[in-house]
Amino acid sequence: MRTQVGIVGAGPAGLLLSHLLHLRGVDSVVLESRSRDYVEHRIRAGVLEYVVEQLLVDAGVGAGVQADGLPHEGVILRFGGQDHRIDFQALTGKHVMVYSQHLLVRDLIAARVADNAMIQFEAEALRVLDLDTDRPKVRYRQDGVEHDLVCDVIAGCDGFHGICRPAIERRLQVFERDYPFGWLGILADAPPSSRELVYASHDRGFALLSMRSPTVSRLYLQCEPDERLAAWSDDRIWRELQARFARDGGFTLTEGRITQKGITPMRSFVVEPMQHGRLFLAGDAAHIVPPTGAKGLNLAAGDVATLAHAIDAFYQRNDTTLLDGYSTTCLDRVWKVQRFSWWMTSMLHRFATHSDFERRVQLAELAYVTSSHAAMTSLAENYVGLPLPQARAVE
Ligand code: RFL
Ligand code: PHB
Repeated sequence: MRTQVGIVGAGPAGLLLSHLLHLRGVDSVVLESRSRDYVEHRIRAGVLEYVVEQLLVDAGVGAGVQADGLPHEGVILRFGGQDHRIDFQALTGKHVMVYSQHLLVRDLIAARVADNAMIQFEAEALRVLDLDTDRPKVRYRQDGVEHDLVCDVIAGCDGFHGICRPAIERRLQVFERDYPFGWLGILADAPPSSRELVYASHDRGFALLSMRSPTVSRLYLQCEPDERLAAWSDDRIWRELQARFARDGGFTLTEGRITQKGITPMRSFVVEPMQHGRLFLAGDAAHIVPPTGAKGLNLAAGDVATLAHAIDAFYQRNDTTLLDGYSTTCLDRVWKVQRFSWWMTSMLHRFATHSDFERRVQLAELAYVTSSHAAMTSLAENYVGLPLPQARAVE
């Protein structure tokens, strides 16, 4: 099979890239190892930055987000038994959208299918080949048979556990940090107990109250990195959440049937550069952030906006300058977002190695961040999303 851009992975990065290329008249084929049903039900992220919402709307795929997303104009930081609100709208004039990643994936697949796109589900990429030529290939297996997809450009949008980054990893520099904790996340049939997200820093550990709809809560609690899910009965989860969300004067955390449970490790990870030859990495294939800043999906969207623009210049003007500068352009924003995610994680979690002194410093930082206009503005402008890069040429 032959196409212009071979895209490995039908997560948000691969699907949005395919759509953005289509708008520019560029053909692509998406190869996805899982089934359509699987990717449309995979529960993950929930917060879209303002800039990403605008990107989706401008690209004609924002109808679902605008109809069913919940606009949030602030978040609550809870510590020392008190709530402190960061007012995004007042500080930046912007909001974020709470909208499930799997619904966005569903919207993007529907748009691609309506345009007769080639999305091959249950097609597992095995290897990427000939990256140093102008005819790179993806070898993949579908129904037990191996095929080659011959392209001009390959986009590695196959997530952290895909095959694209490992194919070039010996040429890349890896920057990483593991955190000494994980998150245990649940979905529950319970109306959200707060109108806005609550990030709680408690002596027993961090907890996050989020939501998916007016009837479904999404809650997380900090746990051991190697925690066994079996050790957490529904009852234990609710007791722990109740303890960590306690507030002076009382707080009612509404409980309900738990419909999904999972444990997420916490990691920061970046490779440099995000490209080699005709292979370009985007999204989780190139970088991972701890979820405390709600940034992973948003970073993936920023990467593919930059890549679509660069590929467009390549076809329109036979100009590879933007493609050559792809990694440099992306990494500027990637590192700023890494910093923000690391900072939120460091400020809000309990570290077993911390002394009482370090805990006091953490609480002082929270007190500062929630009282200084400058510090609140800094948190808010990062949370609603730094500007997407102007896809610029390498300097
Ligand atoms: P994905 O979504 O992992 O998609 C990669 C796709 O590639 C497929 N694949 C292959 N296909 C063919 N051949 C192969 N060999 C393949 N290997 C893999 C996979 O099946 C998959 O379909 O990566 P992408 O597109 O880069 O998107 C990244 C986001 O999914 C991720 O960053 C976010 O979910 C992270 N994240 C959050 N991000 C936010 O922006 N806001 C949030 O609120 C937020 N919360 C979260 C999160 C991630 C979480 N977990 C579970 C990791 C909360 C959690 C709990
Ligand atoms: C979520 O709703 O899944 C969510 C919200 C905020 C985060 C992380 C995850 O920081």
